Amino acid sequence: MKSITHAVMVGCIMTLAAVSCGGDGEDESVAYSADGGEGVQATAVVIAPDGSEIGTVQFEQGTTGVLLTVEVSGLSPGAHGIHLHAVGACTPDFTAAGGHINPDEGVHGLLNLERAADNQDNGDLPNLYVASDGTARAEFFTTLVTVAGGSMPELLDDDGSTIVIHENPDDHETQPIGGAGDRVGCGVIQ
Ligand SMILES: [Cu+2]
Repeated sequence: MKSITHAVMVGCIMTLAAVSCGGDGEDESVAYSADGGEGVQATAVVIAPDGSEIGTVQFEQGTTGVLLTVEVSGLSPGAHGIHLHAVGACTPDFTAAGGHINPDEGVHGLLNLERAADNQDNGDLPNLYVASDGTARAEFFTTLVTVAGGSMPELLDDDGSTIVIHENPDDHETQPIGGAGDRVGCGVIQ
């Protein structure tokens, strides 16, 4: 019984951070708002460092976050870090994409113990797993950005944004990019 009570409390605290706790829909301070942008879509054509197209990422705004649908090929098999970067450019090389979308300098790493609801790196995503034939299809859902407007940093802001795929996995802990290494894929979100 004790553990059940504890579980309920934890759930309540987590809900507080995300939307409010036990609110009636009127008085809550909503952390995530799409602000009318629900259904708004964007697309990124992903290119390799040599400029060749290797896939696409679709973005669709929901009421509580953004769904990403990834379809890529030509990558090395295994886990790859994949992040949302702050500048909408992949040329002259992928450094043009800048660092992560992280305006408040939140903690990188989904499993970093320093991380809290109010200090998160907005560019973070789980890893992308590439099959032995070099292809990957995946969906991700993030509550840390919006496509446009709303309460979180916008993908389609003035200087745009990019999706960047790294050579190595993100360890979800190390600053600033989880040790994910070189950038092997880049797509301007538009
Ligand atoms: Cu990155």
